[in-house]
Amino acid sequence: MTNHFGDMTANSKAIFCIGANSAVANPVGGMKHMLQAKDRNNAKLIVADPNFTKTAAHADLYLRQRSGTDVALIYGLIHIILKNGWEDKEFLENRTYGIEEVRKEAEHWTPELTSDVTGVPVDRLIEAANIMAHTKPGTVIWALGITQHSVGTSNTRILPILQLILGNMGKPGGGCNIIRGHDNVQGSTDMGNLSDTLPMYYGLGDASWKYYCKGWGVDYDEFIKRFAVSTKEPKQGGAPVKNTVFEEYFYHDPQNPEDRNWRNEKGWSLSKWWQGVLKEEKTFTSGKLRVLWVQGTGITSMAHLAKIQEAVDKLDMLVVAEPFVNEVAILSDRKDGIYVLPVATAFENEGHISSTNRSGQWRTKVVEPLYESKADQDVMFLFAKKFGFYDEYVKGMKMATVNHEPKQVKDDFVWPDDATNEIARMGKSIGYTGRTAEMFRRHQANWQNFDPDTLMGIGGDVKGEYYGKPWPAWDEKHPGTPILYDMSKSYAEGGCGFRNRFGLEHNGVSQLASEDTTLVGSDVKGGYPQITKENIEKVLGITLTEEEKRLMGATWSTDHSGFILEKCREKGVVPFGNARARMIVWEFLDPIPKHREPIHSPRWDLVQKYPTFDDQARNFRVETKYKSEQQAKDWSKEFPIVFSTLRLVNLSGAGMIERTSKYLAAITPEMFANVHPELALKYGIQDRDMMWIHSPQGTKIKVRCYHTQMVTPDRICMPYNFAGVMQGVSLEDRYPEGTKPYTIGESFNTVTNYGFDPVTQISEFNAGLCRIEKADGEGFNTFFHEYGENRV
Ligand SMILES: Nc1nc2c(c(=O)[nH]1)N[C@H]1C(S)=C(S)[C@@H](COP(=O)(O)OP(=O)(O)OC[C@H]3O[C@@H](n4cnc5c(=O)[nH]c(N)nc54)[C@H](O)[C@@H]3O)O[C@H]1N2
Ligand SMILES: Nc1nc2c(c(=O)[nH]1)N[C@H]1C(S)=C(S)[C@@H](COP(=O)(O)OP(=O)(O)OC[C@H]3O[C@@H](n4cnc5c(=O)[nH]c(N)nc54)[C@H](O)[C@@H]3O)O[C@H]1N2
Ligand SMILES: [Mo]
Repeated sequence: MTNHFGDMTANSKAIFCIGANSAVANPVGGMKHMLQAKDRNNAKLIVADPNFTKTAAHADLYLRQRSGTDVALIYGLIHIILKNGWEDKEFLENRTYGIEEVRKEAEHWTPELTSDVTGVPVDRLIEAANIMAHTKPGTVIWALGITQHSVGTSNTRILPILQLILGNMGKPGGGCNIIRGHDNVQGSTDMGNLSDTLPMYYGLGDASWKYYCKGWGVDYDEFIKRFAVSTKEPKQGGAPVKNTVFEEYFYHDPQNPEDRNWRNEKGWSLSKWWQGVLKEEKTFTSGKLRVLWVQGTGITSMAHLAKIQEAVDKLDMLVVAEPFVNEVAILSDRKDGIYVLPVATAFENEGHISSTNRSGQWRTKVVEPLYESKADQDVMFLFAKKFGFYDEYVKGMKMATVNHEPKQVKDDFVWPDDATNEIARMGKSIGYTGRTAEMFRRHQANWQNFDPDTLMGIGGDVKGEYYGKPWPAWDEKHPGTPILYDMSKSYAEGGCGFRNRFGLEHNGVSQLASEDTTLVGSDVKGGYPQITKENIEKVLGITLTEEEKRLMGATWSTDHSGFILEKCREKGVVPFGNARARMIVWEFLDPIPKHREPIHSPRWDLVQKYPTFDDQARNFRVETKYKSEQQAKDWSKEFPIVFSTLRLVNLSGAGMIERTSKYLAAITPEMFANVHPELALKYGIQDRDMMWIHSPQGTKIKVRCYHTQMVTPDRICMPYNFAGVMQGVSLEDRYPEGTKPYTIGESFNTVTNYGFDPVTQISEFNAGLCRIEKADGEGFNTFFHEYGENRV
């Protein structure tokens, strides 16, 4: 999120909500603020969604695009905006790079063509473009309808491009407000719970590893041995590290092509780990994945559940460490090798989370962990002890910066304060630096002293700081950054330009902001590069002492000494630079976002015209199919119906938590699909009949059919929050005694079509094809069966 909910309420005059059903998924966060903006600012709400959702019901203008055509839709709007000269020319000139390439692509997307590809009528396209161009400031909101596609990354790029063209970036009431999902999803990605970054988005290169090792007080040369390949037998030469748990010896052998520097390689992504077990596609590890450790993610929420089921059968060991019996544990009927460790909930733990707007928030423990359960971190500490790296694991919490160098300052640590402070100390790349435990505790005690419209502290001892110091908060004196890229505020008030991350020039064009683009109060005029040890004297016009030179890290983000941040503060300069927002990402498959039909598309004619990417020989750790799957045949002949997923207000994620609550379970006692009556009746399926949904992979699910007009006759949509039934077979006998939830049902993810975004590996949950037929027999409604029709 570039801005925040309070800002939207106070300032947005237009809201373009695309691929988010906030009325259901974020009623208190997203939806409430959209409605308040309508009340307070008479904001115009445009909702674009293939399905007429509860959110769409609040729209002033509703656009119903076909799933997977968002890039085309937005180019259609950009076409109208540019053709009429409605773009913000000054903003484009001074602060962006690449508009000419975008203009070229947008020329193709006439209203008529856009309408044909997306299904949105021409007059609605024109009205939407008109509203966004003439009702400023306007914000754009999105969530999973945008990201869950083989073109998810292109989708998430075309929307900021629209906002740059409209000059809505870095403005109160503007920006891109991407609503994050779970509590602390933002914090989880910040912490690097991803297979392709280190915490705080540091890359996998050795400079990052060295930075972390230094900050953790760990010897780099010893540390990297953990990434060597393993053999059962000790080899001649080299310096093996013996792992006492598996009784294996670890080496790195540069001569062996299979033996890579794994520390520099992307790991397995959550969406395709099962290929590491099944090895049906070419994978880039010498061995097989043998153990799956699940802690805080419901595996049934991932696509290709039938494959996951096979993979679970073949693992050496599955560990599920969490408060509920995560339904991955009952996918397989194996009797051994599955361990369920009881983990405490968030209420039995303390620490900070990061919310969707980058603010942090402190959470206080409500009760001590119940029964024999342990807090997540205690499970990890025991794990580290068992594997022999506990001392290194916790050392970072005992360190502090002393005289501009990381040093161990104590023998023990205090949880969670020292963990929080370690994150603050190490998270320079995105400005976690000012986010200390002391700060979070103080903000928590001062909730009443913040203005919700601006997040500004207006009294108590939080005056002048924004609530939860939305990152970047460059140091302990910095107030945090409530609105990213806002040039109208000084450094000390949370202003900043665009980050200079991709070099100084491209194709001979400077990537720095124009000379006229100066941050308020900055001593350096116009655009400037990110600050490094090499350029700091020149850019800031200062002279470093020998001591400063000796201790300073190479760049602001790897400088343990803190000198770079200190000098920048003195000059009112943001350390990450003042650059142009680039619309061209030259290292991506599509430097400019391009419309590409979903892997499984209902429009064979458009598949030829707008094909997907070439197959990727190596994506993360596994080969990934694109064209070969898309063009194998006209899938729509056999699977003519488009499908997508959405959420239910009473269930979340994999759904286990809420389906174990009688009251929440009762609201939706069964898994179902929303089907237009016309479509259902074509197949003889009456309202509330059971039906089969078949996928191109040959999988199927049996669900209840709900007739509804929220969908058109060419598409169906359904929730994904069920598990416990696989391809028509109930797994209810597999739950350990006393753990079966009140409701079980088929998971949508058994039929989610093959397809992954090449950059993020997210599955194509929101565009795929299926075939439906009437099903015989009963459903899987264990709720009514046990509790009667009167429910609760
Ligand atoms: N078809 C389809 N699939 C989807 C999506 C979709 O839209 N359509 N959405 C995707 C998205 S965006 C997401 S985020 C995922 C969500 O899916 P999941 O990540 O599977 O979501 P949850 O069910 O919340 O899973 C969290 C698990 O963590 C456990 N848990 C709760 N608190 C704690 C704790 O304090 N510690 C530990 N160790 N465990 C805890 C819960 O019991 C639960 O089993 O699903 C994805 N899958
Ligand atoms: N009650 C409840 N609340 C939740 C969750 C939950 O499971 N239950 N999950 C949380 C999580 S983890 C997340 S990530 C958020 C998700 O929040 P949202 O993304 O708002 O939730 P979804 O219901 O998945 O909505 C996705 C929307 O995208 C639409 N869509 C489908 N295909 C396309 C397409 O091709 N293009 C576009 N533009 N739209 C499309 C769907 O019709 C649907 O309305 O919700 C969070 N809040
Ligand atoms: Mo999510």
